[in-house]
Amino acid sequence: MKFYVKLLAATALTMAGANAASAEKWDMPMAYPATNYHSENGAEFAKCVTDGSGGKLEIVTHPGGSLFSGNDIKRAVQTGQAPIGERLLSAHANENPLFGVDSIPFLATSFADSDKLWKAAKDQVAAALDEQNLVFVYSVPWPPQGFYFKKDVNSAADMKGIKFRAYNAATARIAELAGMTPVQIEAAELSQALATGVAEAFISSGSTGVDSKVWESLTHFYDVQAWLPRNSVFVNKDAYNALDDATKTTIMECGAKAAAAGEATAQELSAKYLKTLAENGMKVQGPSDQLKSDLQGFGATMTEEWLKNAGDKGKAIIDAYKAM
Ligand code: PCA
Repeated sequence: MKFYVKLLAATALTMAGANAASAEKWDMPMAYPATNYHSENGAEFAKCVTDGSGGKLEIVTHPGGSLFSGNDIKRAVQTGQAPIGERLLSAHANENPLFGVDSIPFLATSFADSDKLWKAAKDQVAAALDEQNLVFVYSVPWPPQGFYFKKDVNSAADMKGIKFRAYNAATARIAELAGMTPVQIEAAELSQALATGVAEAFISSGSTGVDSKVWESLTHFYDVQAWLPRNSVFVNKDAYNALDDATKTTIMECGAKAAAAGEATAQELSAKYLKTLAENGMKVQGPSDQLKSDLQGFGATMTEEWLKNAGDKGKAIIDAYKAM
């Protein structure tokens, strides 16, 4: 009798061991703070995959650039140092202009238009990622982008000489066009850059302004609604191909849920962020007519430049978007 009990116990242990060995754990680097809605949404996505695969694939998120800094996440996933990650793709438009389709000034300035543009662009962006050994899973927009300054700015002329924090090629180009000096800085370092004067202004959403407690250094927010950039989640292609079909499906289904939930949250929070900026003493306002028309001019230049860079594929996206 005793012998059988022991044997059963040993068998149970072996089986538990086998399960543990076949379960896989994926670390998922993310660049933005744990409390940001992108990161919270990513944690929900991770849980969805972990639960949905019955624990066969556990995804663990690492927000705040704690595992890889924002700028290193994409390369880390391409090379398999991380199996999955989230990144602001437009920061890599130098690799492929299609990654910058969401940062063309004044092309898509509302959540509804951002959705349309993404519908028009998604397959081509996914194909561009595929060429880089990446499998696209989902993307979620940031709220519309506006300017943060520490003085009244009523025209492009008022921007001259300012040290401007950039997060991608488009934001650096706006700085150049306005006669500012661009400095590339990740959101994780933004508060410190503003506090030390490395940067004196930037363009971003209310979300990042609130995350960075921007009112500690700056005073004005101009709600110009220039574009809605996206964070995208992608998987290393080899890691993806090594999964069984059921787990692949779970990832894609959880990704579809995350895309919808993340966007709904972004919309819901968008106005609240601006309210929080105002409650903390910032002057939140629309642009003057002069500033608006100066920015529209930069937008026209940058649209032309993007179309030239992105060629036929880019034109096809814009045409499809405009036809929607
Ligand atoms: N926040 C990110 C990108 C766009 C946004 O709203 C940032 O400033 O880094």
